[in-house]
Amino acid sequence: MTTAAGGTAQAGAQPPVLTVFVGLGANLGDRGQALAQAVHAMALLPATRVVQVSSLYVSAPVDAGGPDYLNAVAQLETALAPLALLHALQAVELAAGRERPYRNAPRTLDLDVLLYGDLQMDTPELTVPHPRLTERAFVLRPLAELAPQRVGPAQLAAVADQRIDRQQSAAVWCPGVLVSGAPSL
Ligand code: PH2
Ligand code: MG
Ligand code: MG
Repeated sequence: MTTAAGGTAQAGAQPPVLTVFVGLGANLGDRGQALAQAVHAMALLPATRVVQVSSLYVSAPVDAGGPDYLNAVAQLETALAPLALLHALQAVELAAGRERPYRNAPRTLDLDVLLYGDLQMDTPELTVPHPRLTERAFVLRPLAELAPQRVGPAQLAAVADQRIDRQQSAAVWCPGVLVSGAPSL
């Protein structure tokens, strides 16, 4: 079979299913509802499954102003290609009323691709791993819950000065989604 890109593909070949971690954040409006709705919206994306979500964290804005954020991380399995996933996440942000008046402006919903399998890509539209992943406690703390093998103690120590508090277990803020191994609050 010849593909549109000129390559060959086996008849019936499926795109690979990869493990992806998505960072969720909000500091405007009903932040908890926005994050919970985002998890359900991601579960409805084509060829995508939400495997687990982290606890919910309250965090001080980093390199930004405005109210405190709610943050979490979700682990997906998806056959969507990186840019297809990015565009789908942007549509979920838009549906939640996301506006972009200036860089790091307060937002109703932010969904960032943190890790896409072991892929490394750097394009104007998408860079993975997320370029500021290791600088941010609001990413590393929830990611360490879900994938402790991908976050080292030295990385967590390096962001220990950033204010962040675990607020709710996944079972409480996102009932019905398979929860991580963190103890319930
Ligand atoms: N997102 C930013 C900038 N700063 N700070 C916190 N605490 N949480 C965020 O999600 C966040 C931020 C840009 O996306
Ligand atoms: Mg972000
Ligand atoms: Mg973003």
